[in-house]
Amino acid sequence: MTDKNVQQALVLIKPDGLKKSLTGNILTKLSEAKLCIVGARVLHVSEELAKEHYKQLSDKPFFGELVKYIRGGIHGEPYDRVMALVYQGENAIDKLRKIAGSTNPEEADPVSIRGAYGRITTKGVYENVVHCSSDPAEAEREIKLWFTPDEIAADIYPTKKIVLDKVEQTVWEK
Ligand code: DAT
Ligand code: MG
Repeated sequence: MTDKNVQQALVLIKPDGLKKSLTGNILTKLSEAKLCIVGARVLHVSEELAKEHYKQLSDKPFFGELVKYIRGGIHGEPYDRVMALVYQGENAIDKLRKIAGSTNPEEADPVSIRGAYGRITTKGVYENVVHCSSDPAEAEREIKLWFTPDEIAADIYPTKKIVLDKVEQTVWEK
């Protein structure tokens, strides 16, 4: 019996995807991969998180604009946020990246998400609507940046319990 190559992948619906009201279309497109969503959250992206997420690209000339874009600095309020999702399933990364399309939206398959909905700005920013992890090691690194174990509805990576003392936490008032 051959083991199934079960993988996880982080998908981000970037601020342009939210502003263009594409969330539903994107989720429908991604559902063609027949994978399982095991995590989902909407959040503002801190500068620290953006830089860490894209750290392999920190020496690129477009790094500053890339960080600004993912933080919503181009699209503004109330779209200065992203929807982060974790997908799980057999060959998840290849399946999702195929549906997402090539990095450059002008070169992407026109029926892919990036091909259909992406654009390149006059400043040269690839507004390509979605992020998708590129390999299992990157997926693990990224998922651990964007999610805590409690936010994932599956056992995807080993965890441990720790006891915290005097940790400030925001809770509902009533
Ligand atoms: P991908 O997002 O397809 O994995 P990547 O990891 O190489 O591609 O780059 C991350 C993001 O950086 C990409 O989604 C858009 C941006 N980017 C990459 N190459 C670029 C370029 N030559 N000009 C402008 N933005 C670029
Ligand atoms: Mg990448």
